[in-house]
Amino acid sequence: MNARSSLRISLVFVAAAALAACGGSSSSALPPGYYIIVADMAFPTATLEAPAGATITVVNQSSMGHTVAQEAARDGFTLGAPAGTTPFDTGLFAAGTRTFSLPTGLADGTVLYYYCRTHTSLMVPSTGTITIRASAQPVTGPPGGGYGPYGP
Ligand SMILES: [Cu+2]
Repeated sequence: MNARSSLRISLVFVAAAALAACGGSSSSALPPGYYIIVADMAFPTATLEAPAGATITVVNQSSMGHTVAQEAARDGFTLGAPAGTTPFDTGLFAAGTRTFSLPTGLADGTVLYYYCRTHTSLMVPSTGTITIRASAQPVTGPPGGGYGPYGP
C-alpha cells in the first residue's frame, strides 16, 4: 500500500467515524418530566422532588450498565420499600432510558432512597433521594442520547 492510498483510507475512516458520532446521539432535550440522570459512576442529579404517583424517567448517559433501584434504607444497599409498596427497579441497562412509577398515596415529605444494584457504594453519591412533593413541577429533560451536560 502506497502513501496516497493509505491517506485516502484514513480520510474515509475519519468521515465514517464523524457520521457515526452524529447519528449515534441526539442533542434534543427530552420533554418535561421527572428525571434521574446516571453518568458513568455517578448520580449527578441525586436529589429529586416529585409528586406521589409520578412517572420517573431514568436516563443512563453512559455506556456502562447501571440500575436505579429502591433502597430499603440510605446506604444499606438492599432492595426494599415501605410496607404496602413494591420497590422500583429499572433493571440493568446502558445508554438509554427506563421509567417507573412512584406509589400513589405517599405523604408529602416522604423520602425514598435509590441505589445502583451493580455498583452499590461505588456510585457518587452512593444513594440518591426522591422526596415526595405534591407541588413539584416537571423540568425539561436532558439530551436523549449520548453524553449530556451532566456527563463527563
Ligand atoms: Cu451502576
